[in-house]
Amino acid sequence: SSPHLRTYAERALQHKNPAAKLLLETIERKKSNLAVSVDVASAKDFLAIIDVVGPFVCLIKTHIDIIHDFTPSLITDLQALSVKHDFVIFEDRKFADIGNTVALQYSSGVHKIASWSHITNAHPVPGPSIISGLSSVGLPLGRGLLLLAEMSTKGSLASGSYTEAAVQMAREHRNFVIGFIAQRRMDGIGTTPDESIPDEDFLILTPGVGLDVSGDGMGQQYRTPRQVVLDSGCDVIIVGRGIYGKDPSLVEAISAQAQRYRDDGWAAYLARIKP
Ligand code: 5FU
Repeated sequence: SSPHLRTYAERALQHKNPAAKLLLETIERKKSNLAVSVDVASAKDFLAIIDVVGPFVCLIKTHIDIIHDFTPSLITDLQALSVKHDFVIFEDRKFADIGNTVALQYSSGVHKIASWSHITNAHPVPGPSIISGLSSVGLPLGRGLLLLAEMSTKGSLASGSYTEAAVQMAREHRNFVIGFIAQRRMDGIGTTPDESIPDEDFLILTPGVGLDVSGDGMGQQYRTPRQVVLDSGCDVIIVGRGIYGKDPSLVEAISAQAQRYRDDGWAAYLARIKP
């Protein structure tokens, strides 16, 4: 059957990449397919939000280069929260350069992403060499990569044959590419029904999720957890401002929103796998 009709636990058994396995197991254990994207500029707010939403998420998504007062100890603190609350870490770096450059950006610099982020992502625009470059660093560390097959923004150029080519690239690197940033399932895309690939189970992580507004006035477009998980078959909902809003200090409001999205995402999943 299609991967999205199976349980996360069943799918965890099939995956060989350690990051994919960890994510699926974490989703099942915590009964949460919610990822929170913590896009705030201060280290203090960053850690405070993560500590509040931690119990309700399978994954925390970071843009580590947003933090204005970054120090290496922030990573130690993030890792401690990841153990305390049992979540996976995904640095949304969106690599997009030649293999040699992305390998250096991934392993080195101020942030040393490969040393702490279980999952990262890349634009397929440079071609397959971006995967070879990143996997030379990430594969020995047990990391996983998502390709950006689609984006949530209005007017995105990642569509049609570009999306198909991204899926083809992923098929050639199944040991390291664990899935996609996309708005719908990608299984079998670019193949004819008779050549469809039997055990294809890509993870689909989906940003552009919000319950209260339809956009942000800067091109972002939101759909509900139900639309994303039930109607489009995606595996993880990624929510940012819908959860921490405009004021990162409102702990109770943030906790309530995280629970609300967690509950909606899980209900949509249960409705999806129901025979
Ligand atoms: F690849 C993508 C995409 O297509 N849309 C996105 O919104 C990534 N994102 C990220 O998800 C974006 O960089 C933000 O970090 C996050 C969405 O945040 P929001 O506050 O829920 O809009």
